[in-house]
Amino acid sequence: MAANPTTRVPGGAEAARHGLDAESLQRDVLDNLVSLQARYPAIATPHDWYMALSYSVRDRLLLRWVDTVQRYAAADVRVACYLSAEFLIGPQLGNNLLNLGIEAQARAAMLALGQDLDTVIALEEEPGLGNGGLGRLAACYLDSLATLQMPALGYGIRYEFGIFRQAIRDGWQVEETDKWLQKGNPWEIVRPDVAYYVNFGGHTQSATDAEGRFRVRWTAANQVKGVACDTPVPGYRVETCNTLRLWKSEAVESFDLADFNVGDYYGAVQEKVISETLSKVLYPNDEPEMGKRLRLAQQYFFVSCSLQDMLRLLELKGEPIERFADMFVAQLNDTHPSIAVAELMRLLLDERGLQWEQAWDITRRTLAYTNHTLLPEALETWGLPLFRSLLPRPLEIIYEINRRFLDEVRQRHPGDESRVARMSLIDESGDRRIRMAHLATVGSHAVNGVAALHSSLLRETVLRDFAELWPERFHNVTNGVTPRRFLALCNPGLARLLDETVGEGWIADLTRLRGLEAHADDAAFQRRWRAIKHANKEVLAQHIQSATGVVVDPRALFDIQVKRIHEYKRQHLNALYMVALYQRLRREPQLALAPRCFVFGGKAAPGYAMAKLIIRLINGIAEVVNNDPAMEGRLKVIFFPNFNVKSAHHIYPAADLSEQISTAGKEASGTGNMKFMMNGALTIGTLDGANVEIREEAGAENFFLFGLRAQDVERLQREGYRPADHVAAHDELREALDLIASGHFSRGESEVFRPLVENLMQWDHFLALADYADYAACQARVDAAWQDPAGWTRMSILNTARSGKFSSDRAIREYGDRIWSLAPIG
Ligand code: GLG
Repeated sequence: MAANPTTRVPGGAEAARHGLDAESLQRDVLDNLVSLQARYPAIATPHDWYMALSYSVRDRLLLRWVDTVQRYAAADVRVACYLSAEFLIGPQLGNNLLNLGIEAQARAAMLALGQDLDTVIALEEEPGLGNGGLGRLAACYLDSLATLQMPALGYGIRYEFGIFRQAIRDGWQVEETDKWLQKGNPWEIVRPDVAYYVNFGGHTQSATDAEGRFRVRWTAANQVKGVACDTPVPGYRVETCNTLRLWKSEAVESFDLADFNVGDYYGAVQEKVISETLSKVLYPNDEPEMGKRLRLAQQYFFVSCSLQDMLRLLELKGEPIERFADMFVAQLNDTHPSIAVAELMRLLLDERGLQWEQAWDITRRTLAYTNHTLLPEALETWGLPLFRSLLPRPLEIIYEINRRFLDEVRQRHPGDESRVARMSLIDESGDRRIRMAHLATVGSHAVNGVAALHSSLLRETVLRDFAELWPERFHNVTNGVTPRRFLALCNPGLARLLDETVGEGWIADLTRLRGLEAHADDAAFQRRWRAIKHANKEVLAQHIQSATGVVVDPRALFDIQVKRIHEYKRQHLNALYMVALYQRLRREPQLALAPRCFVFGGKAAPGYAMAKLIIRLINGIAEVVNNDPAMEGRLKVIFFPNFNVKSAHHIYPAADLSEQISTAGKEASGTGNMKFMMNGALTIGTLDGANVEIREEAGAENFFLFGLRAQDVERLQREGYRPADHVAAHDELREALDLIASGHFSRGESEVFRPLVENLMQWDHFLALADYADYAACQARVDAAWQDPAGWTRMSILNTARSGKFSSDRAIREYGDRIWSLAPIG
């Protein structure tokens, strides 16, 4: 019997509260072991237990989930749709237990079944559906949206292979495929009935319809079907459970039967092969790879499916198309989904028959765009021939948007054709290309940067003309990270002390950590603080040993730089300092320097040779330093392989010093910097991205600042930068470069690092050498501060205490207030 669509699941919210005790969990785990894994306890593998527990937890989420969906469907509320090509959600089990508040119950249930909860949790394969900060930000925002009980949906791509697994061989990065789905994914619900068709290629024809209206028909060369794969996103200790909806591509027909019947078997499967490759693999670059057809197809695929889904949801709500923008707002996470501007127009014009003006009004009111980078090489553009061959109809719409937009510019600035050329959606300067950031800006009601400095640079540089035209559309929303995963979950020792000191409320209101300030000088409190940090360092030391074989001493200063490997992030600046330190210690064994353990982690894009060489350099230094008896107890260098969300859980809580040393003006925000701060690490950093605000919050006296400012960098580069001058002026730096060039860190092969050394000496695009002297001087201040444990601990406590601003809850509230006009529904 078909259910009445208005009937709600009975007592959803209350029912959800049931079954949260250890006994019923234990019973369900056993049931699921048999009914879903077809195993009994005596022969169950640890992975079977992981699956059985995860299914039991998922069951407990489902009632909340269904209830939440019904509430949104019934209420006259706007829903925020977060469109992102990446969601780096990380392992789910531990986080879901935390958010449901049943970690202790699960532990007891598993113990009764003879299993250790932590071991089971550690088995989870992480969904690496993102490259770095941008994808992880999207995941933190989903957590906050659910916790703040805001109606929201995440939309993205269900990659079969996520970011590659990084192995290190002979010091080099080697990429291995990430088979995260191999053993199944208990969190996912596939919905074959929620599916849409997406057009590619072919041609368009215009005609007049029955009512005499001009309509365009797009006859596609092929179609791909997108199927919804949903993951529940529970808020922290609330009834709300939102949805992350990822699209998986499928062939429209499994076989072209006509071809098959005439004997063309391979021709028949070809279409299937092409459409299935669409969601096969994540592009492992944190900046766009030029001209990759499949990448553009991925973007259009997920954007089209998502917008079609929103239109269907509008219909389900019984609302007319005119109300689309009142019911939905779509945030574009960088330009990857910016084709939404053209696609929403297409759906409204061609499929719904709206007039241009009305469609444009709806599109603009619906969309908002977040920019994440100013680096020119990272700004996405697409060549016209490729775009036309794949997306002929969206291209026509982009032309028309551009024509109307440039008319507006000409009216405002008559005769200013250079402005028109600068602002055009099409870059005509070389081979013609579509500027996706311009498309996103023109088609959105709001544009924001991700930290105060970045947002002002965005207004002054990349989008200057647009900010002049529409100043009211430009905003800043400084990034944030979720304190659930990045403090409560990953640092349970510290979390207990925080609960005891400021009350449990800090997890949902991070500003309460201010209450720690009163204890910053309390000797007994400081001892507990240090003991927790020490225990976290012991845990990391064990992981380091099992991953690299190197034994490190938890009493050393843990100096950590984890993030993607990139020249602008300047891991090589850190490496130069390590080499200098090594030489100093070799020369003067009596030097009273604090023992240090440098830890690096991060992946290099597979095609980025210089970044891969930097990894090789760090490993080369590690090999020499860690095998030199004279360095014992003084210096250790670790490259932690395959840095990901899972290993991050052990790394942030164990850090004493956080390296945030990008060239000023280049890192839009950074979010690792915030995770370190929450966990009580002190920052050594430049005035770049969110570092500026971290320093403001922590207090200048609790932050190790060095380096050129953004305006100095700009001036130096404009006036002509000569890296060799800096080398000539600094003996230690010259000797470090010479030692690297000599082959000392490459088993005597002096050729290996030549490209790196030459690049630095000749170009040094990111001013590592210009900042070296100040960096080294700042590291000396770090050393001195470390020698005073009480002073250091005080600074550490104050950093955690003042990290409240960097909660993603604050960021999401700002998006809700300023950009989405969206409030929580309880
Ligand atoms: C970008 C930027 C980071 C930023 C992140 C999230 O490079 O600075 O913190 O987005 O806004 N590609 C990225 O990771």
